[in-house]
Amino acid sequence: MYNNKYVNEWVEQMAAMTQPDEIVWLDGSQEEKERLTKQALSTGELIELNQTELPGCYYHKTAENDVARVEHLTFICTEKKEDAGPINNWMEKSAAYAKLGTLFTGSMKGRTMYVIPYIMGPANSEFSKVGIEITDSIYVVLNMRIMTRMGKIAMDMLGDSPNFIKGLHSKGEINPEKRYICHFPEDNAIWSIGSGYGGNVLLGKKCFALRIASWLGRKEGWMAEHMLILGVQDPTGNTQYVSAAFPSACGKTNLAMLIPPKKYQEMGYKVWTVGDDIAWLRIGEDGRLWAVNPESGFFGVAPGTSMKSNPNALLTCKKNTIFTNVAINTADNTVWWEGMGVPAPAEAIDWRGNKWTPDSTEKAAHPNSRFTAPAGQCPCISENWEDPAGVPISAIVFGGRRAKVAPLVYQSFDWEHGVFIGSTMASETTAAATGAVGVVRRDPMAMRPFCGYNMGDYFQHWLEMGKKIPNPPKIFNVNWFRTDENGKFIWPGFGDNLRVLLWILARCNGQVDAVETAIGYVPNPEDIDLEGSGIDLDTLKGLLSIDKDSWTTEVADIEKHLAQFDRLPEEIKNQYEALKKRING
Ligand code: OXD
Ligand code: MN
Repeated sequence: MYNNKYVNEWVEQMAAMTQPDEIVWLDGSQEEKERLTKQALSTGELIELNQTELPGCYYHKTAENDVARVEHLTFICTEKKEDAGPINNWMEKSAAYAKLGTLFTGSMKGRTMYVIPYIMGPANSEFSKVGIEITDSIYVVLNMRIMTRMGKIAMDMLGDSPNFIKGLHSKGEINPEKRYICHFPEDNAIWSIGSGYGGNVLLGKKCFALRIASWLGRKEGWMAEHMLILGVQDPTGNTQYVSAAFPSACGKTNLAMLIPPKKYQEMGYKVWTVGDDIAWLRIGEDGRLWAVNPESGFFGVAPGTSMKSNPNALLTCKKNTIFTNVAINTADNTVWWEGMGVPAPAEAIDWRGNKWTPDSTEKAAHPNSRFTAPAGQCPCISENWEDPAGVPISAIVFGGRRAKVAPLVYQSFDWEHGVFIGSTMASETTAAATGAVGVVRRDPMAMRPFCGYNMGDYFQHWLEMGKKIPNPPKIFNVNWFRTDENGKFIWPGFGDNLRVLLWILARCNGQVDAVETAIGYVPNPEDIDLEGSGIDLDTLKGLLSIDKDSWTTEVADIEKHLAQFDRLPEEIKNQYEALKKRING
């Protein structure tokens, strides 16, 4: 037990409800990690992998019915429905406590309750906040050890303050009928029951660092965003930082860990990773917007990660990593997944625990199988990734997967127009996901599943922040995914995206002109360097073109999208009207 009376009282109350056999307070020590790992190995919760090839790496398999975030079971629980807004699932606060209270009652009987103090953000930074997660899962404890700064360090930061986020998790029965992920932003609380899958149970991540933090950010004058943060170092050694929001399956981790094309490497360009999923942003004393990555690890999707697509991610998870729902190569007890870029093993254990061979019709690794790896192990981690002051952001980039409409890159006219672009962000569904291909789904600022309050108020908060930042980042939109008439991607993507980032930074530095169009500023084609890209100038012109017919349809779709917001700010309505006029004349 620590000696913060607020923490102790709350843990006591939760223990009275969940009735664990014992309570273990975590300190974050190495000894504790070894003890819990041993215990998880003895129960099969973890499986030891080949310790020569993958030192410190372990494997975990979740239940078959529990392999992803469950948006339909995720609720914002406030007193009033309008505070959760039209996009979130809502439960009335006291009804939610009552409903989940029934499920939590006695849920830890025969189990151990672990109390995990943790910090989101670097220790003792103005950005950072403390959470306490109570859980009955060692897997959660060991993942939180990687994803957050946990243990005594967090209690030292908290001191005797009552300001911590109260997270309660129990695996319950791992029954989808009795699974709920509930957020109580008015009480700084999160209750999650019935799941053992990362996004639902590592409460520091989506639940706290996005849903609760977005609420706190609005209240306290800062922002919590679903954004990667990267630094581009030029040959003179100067580094500028960009944060970028993309919906899932648009390559956020790949962009965060980008490897410059050969020509740029030779010139001395480098890209550094600060974060791959979440950014907390505050106005600095110098009037710029500064960002930290609140996490200390990557919870990345394994399939598709190869030495070709993202060598930095693959190298990050060579040691001290927990793999979840990938396949195990029977011959050498290492891991494998589809798209790893190496031949499939002759025999494997698939994510369900069954024998698998290359003839099997089933996937060996679950498409949402994951690695949990310490960020500090990433070969391109920024030297400033744990700087308590954060890093100054020059550009904010929005993006999505659009086969036709959006050009490769464009810049907003100003902050307000940039907020409008973010509020209408969209991505097309792919063949990889269930449902129809090419259907446009609007995902404002990539926060649709993660905004902890009314989305109209969230747009308003973005607008207010813009008024308060004396030297705001410039806002851009990118689209790496335009396709040709055969459905093939035109832009090479991956490392070549640096060419676009350099145009973005040149705009921020006032070094290049642009063409003013109906949707924003588009590059003069000759300002994006194509040498070595395999793309010629005409193709680039095509990628930058704006098709009036597609944009007329787009404008109509945006109108429908905006109509669903009960608290849509006037500025967004006006931006919409202005766009409509510019497109339709
Ligand atoms: C996500 C994730 O689902 O980062 O966005 O896991
Ligand atoms: Mn994410």
